[in-house]
Formats: sequence, C-alpha cells, structure tokens
Amino acid sequence: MSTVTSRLSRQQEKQLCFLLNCSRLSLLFKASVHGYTADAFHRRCDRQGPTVTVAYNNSYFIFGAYTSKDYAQTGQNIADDKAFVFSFNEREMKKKPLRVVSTEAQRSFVDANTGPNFVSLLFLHNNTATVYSNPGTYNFDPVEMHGNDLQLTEFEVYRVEGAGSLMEKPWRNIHWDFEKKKGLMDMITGWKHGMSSVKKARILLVGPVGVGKSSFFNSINSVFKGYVSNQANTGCAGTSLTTQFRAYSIKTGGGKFLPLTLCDTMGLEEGLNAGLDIDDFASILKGHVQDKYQFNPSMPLQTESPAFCKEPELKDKIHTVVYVIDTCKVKLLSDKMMEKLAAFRRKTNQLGIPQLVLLTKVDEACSAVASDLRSVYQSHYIYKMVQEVSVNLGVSLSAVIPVKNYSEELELDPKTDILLLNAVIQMLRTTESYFDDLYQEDD
Ligand SMILES: Nc1nc2c(ncn2[C@@H]2O[C@H](COP(=O)(O)OP(=O)(O)OP(=O)(O)O)[C@@H](O)[C@H]2O)c(=O)[nH]1
Ligand SMILES: [Mg+2]
Repeated sequence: MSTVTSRLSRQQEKQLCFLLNCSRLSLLFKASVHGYTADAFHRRCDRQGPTVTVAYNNSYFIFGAYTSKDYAQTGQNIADDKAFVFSFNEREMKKKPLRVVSTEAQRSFVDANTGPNFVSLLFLHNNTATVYSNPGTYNFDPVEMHGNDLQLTEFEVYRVEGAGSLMEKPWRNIHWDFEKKKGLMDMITGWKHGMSSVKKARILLVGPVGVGKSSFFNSINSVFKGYVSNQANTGCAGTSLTTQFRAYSIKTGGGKFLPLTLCDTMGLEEGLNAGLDIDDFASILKGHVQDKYQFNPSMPLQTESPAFCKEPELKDKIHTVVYVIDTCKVKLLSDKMMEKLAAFRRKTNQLGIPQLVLLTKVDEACSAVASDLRSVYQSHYIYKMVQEVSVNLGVSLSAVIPVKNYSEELELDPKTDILLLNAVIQMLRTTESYFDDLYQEDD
C-alpha cells in the first residue's frame, strides 16, 4: 500500500475543500516523493479531471490553483470559467483565503509539457522546486499570494472529488423502491439453508477501532425493531470502545429471532498487545469464545479459562467474516494495519471461512452520497475506494459492500434501510457458500 501521505493537515484540507466546494481531495502527486519535474507531474496528473495544485513555502503560505479541466499537454490555452488561484497562510487559518480568477476568459492555464502553468503562476519552474510568479492574468498581490517567497518546500496535486462527480449509470444495481424494503426483510427473516443442525448464520464483524462495527449491529437491529436503537455501545475513543466479544441475536417485529447472529469484537489496533489479538480471533472463528467474554489484549483467551468453550459445534463457529473498513480512511490504513488484516485474512482462509468487506460511512466520504444515498453506486470516489480496498485486501470487487450506518439519526430512513438490508442479504448468501462447501466435503 502506498505510504505517500498528504502534507495538508485535516483543518487545512477542510479549508481547501470549503474553498473548492468539494467533498474530498485525493492525493495524486507529491513532488518530494515523485520528483520536482514536469514529466513526473504529467505522468500522475494528466487526464484526471478536476485537480488542485498546492504549493508550500517556508513563509507558511499554502497556495496553488484549481482547474476543472484535464491536463493533457496539448500546447493550447485552456478556457475554464471555474479555474482560480488561491492562497492562505498556515499561521492565519482564520483569515479568509485569497481567491483570484483569470482576467482572460480564454486563458485560464496553458496546457503545455511544463509544470502546471496558470500564466501568472508557473509551478515546478525549469524542473525545480520553485514557482515563477508574474501577476497580471491573475491579478494578485505577490505578498498576499506567497509572501514573495518562490522557493517551494513541497508541491502536491490532488484530484478534487466533488458533489458533481457522479457516474451516469450506477455500477451496481439496487432497487430503491421503498416497497422492496418489506421484501428484503422477508427474505432475511425466511432465510434457510440445508444445514439442519444450524439455525443461524454466525457472522463476525472485525476491523480497526471506530469503523462502525457496533453501529452496524445497531443499525440492523433498528431496521427490524422499526425505530433507531442503540443497544451496543458506540462512539469515538482512542482505543476500542467495544471490549467484550458479543454475539447479538436480532428480533423481528413478530417477536421471532432472525436466522442470523451478528458477532461484534474489539477493534484492531496497530501496536503489539493492543486491540483484538490474532489468537483470540482464531478462537472466535473456531467457536471457542463465549458471549460477553472480556478481551485482554495482553493475554489471549487460555484453553483452561471458564470462558473457553472446549467442544464447539458448527453453530458456534463463525460462518462468514466481515472486515469493516471506514471509507474515509481507506487511504490512511497504515502498513502495520494492512499487515494485521493480512494475517487475519490468512487465518480465516486456513479455516475455509468466506469473507466480505463492509465499507462504512459512505455519507462522510462523499457529499453527493450524503445528500442522496441512492447515488452510492454512482459516486466515482466510493467506486475508487471499493476498488482500492479490493486490491489491498485481496478480495473480489463483488465482495465489497458500501453502507451507511445509523449514527446520529433519531428516525429510520428507507434508503439507509435498503442499503443495510442488501448488505445482510449478501452476508447470508456468502454464509450459504460456506455451508455448500461443507456439504461437498461430506459427499
Ligand atoms: N456518519 C457515519 N458515522 C458512522 C457510521 N458508522 C459509524 N459511525 C460513527 O462512528 C463512530 C464509531 O462507531 P462504532 O460503531 O462505535 O465503531 P466500532 O467499530 O464498533 O468501534 P470500536 O468498538 O471502538 O472498535 C460512532 O460515533 C458512530 O456514530 C456511518 O456509516 N456514517
Ligand atoms: Mg464497537
């Protein structure tokens, strides 16, 4: 996984997103890593759609230029009525940023084989860590723009993921027809498989701290209760809020139980002896861990402990593992976390248990999705994150399911419910494949 990280702080990124009216910035190019050359810039930034260049100097200026058009080295002047140059100072983040548009309607930037050339600001000038500045086409005061400090300490280019960046057609089809919700609920309630000794699919939620594992259980529970319920403790803390193993049953409106147990665990942490331990994970998979077992990260569950179930049956074993990942943090997963997830995946594979990935917080990840959840499969950004997770975790694209959990709402929302219910159906189908495999082994 790439270790190239953005130089922008969270607050600076927010400031820039506000200025650009976008939901996210996705780092394409970082000169200190990729090189202060026009060639390196074009290799990563050509034909990327809307982008913003961000330059940094020793005088605490963060300045650059936005264009909604592609870089393509055509040698032409490009007209872009959305383009502008901007500046703010790291030491005066409360001050309104400077934003200047071109005075020449037909020339917002020159699309040549140089560094980004916004006529009045030419970045990576002569393939060096400098900017050439010549106000005019963009009429700014150089002191306000960059403090007359033209030596760059860093230079980055981001793709701008905005509210407008939706695909024409969704890449996965979902029926958003609200009448369907009842059908989906019935499908889950009536789910059966050929394994008569097991009544319920036992599904394990596992993933880093704060990604929404407990919230997913709460959300499914809410859909079937008919109101937003917060049975499991959720929230944000430095370490995992969930410290017990929980195997949750879910009641339907009619008082029966769903053929499904959602198992919630402590979150994964990067450090040794922190978060869910791989030995505890293996014990859960094999059905040795009892409900409400209190995890102890410095010592995994011992076989002689009373909480250790010595002779688990098939119904106690995990039938599907669901890795829960926060969509907003896909790019921020550290190498250590990726290694941990890979080790968990290996363990799960050894036991022949099928796996899915749940991408949560799609509402936080993309503003278009936040304003209408039905665009979840049209968001370029979400699609990119699905692809990235699929490659990085080594699961197929079809095994990655984006969802939005209930987090602060007081009322149910049919669109949220439909996406959640579809995720459960996917989990049940995956569990079915586990039982199918067992049957084949019995033959
Ligand atoms: N906007 C939004 N917030 C979410 C979503 N899912 C979870 N959250 C919020 O994220 C925070 C963490 O959620 P939890 O469900 O406690 O996460 P967890 O994975 O169980 O965390 P640990 O038990 O600490 O490992 C809470 O404040 C939730 O309200 C989501 O889909 N969208
Ligand atoms: Mg939790």
